[in-house]
Amino acid sequence: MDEFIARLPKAELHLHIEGTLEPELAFQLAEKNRMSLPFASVEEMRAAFNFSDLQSFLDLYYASVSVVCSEEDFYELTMAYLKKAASQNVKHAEIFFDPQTHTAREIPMGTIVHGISAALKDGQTQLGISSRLILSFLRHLSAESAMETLEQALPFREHFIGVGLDSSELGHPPSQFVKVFDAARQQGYHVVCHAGEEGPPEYITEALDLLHAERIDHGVRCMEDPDLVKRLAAEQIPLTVCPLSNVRLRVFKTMKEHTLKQMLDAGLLVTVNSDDPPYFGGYVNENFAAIQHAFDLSQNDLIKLARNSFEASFLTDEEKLTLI
Ligand code: ES4
Ligand code: ZN
Repeated sequence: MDEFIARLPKAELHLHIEGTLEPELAFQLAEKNRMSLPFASVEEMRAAFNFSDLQSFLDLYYASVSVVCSEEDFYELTMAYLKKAASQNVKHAEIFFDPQTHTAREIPMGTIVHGISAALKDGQTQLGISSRLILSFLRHLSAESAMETLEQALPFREHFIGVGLDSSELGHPPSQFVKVFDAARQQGYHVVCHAGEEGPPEYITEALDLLHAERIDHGVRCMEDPDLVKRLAAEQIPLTVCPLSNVRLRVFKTMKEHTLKQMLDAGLLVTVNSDDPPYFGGYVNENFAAIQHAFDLSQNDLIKLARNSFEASFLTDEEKLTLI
């Protein structure tokens, strides 16, 4: 089955580029930029990837990515992910970046966008992997900061296709960000939103009704609200589920307790993604393998999940045809 998973063409729709920083690259960049990491070694850093909840992960994620500084650093970070993804038969990736994590430490928007974008371009020409960028606002910061970030990004408008909302979910509902999402939609951007990971099902409803989200990132807590499940199934709203992330961040105690199989059986448009692969113990194939083992999924189930990933992408039908 692992061979079958490896050979399946897949799209990855829930991946934070900042969360792809492998400890080895973190130490290389720290040395190059004469900065320090809060760990003595790569091994010590990896050993710290043991989280109690979303916030305990985010604290480490923000601290680690502080060593990524120049346009070249962003290029290197992105290219490392693309090589790994291409090696796993990921044909297309829709990648989040969190500009506020970097603009807060005086890195210009252009440095971030140009570094990532140059790698995406080379990923297409050198590795044959298609990709798009999604600008994600940090929900623990204010709605004003999000609006300012959108304005800073507009000179680079052609480099990204959509906006999202990530970081600490509880206490930061989608309703706080209506204005900036309205502005982004007016600019023609796609809209996605992290909701229903640690937050309640109501946050998913807010993301749909108030932000007009076209996809929900995670969304696993929808299963607590049968009417919401019916709606998500009827409207075929894609849910970008990240199984290893959910277990590592203790949304579910074990993979066997994950609701992914029930979600599929309820007719939801589920996709499988890696979120922040080094932190959670695997890229997309490891996520597929984990759920295959936990639920004894058939080849047809796996094909359905891979098909869903292309269907849920923001590519046009014509673009999809060129990929597989
Ligand atoms: C994130 Cl809410 C969330 N989950 C996973 N990775 C993240 N990076 C920023 N926010
Ligand atoms: Zn995420």
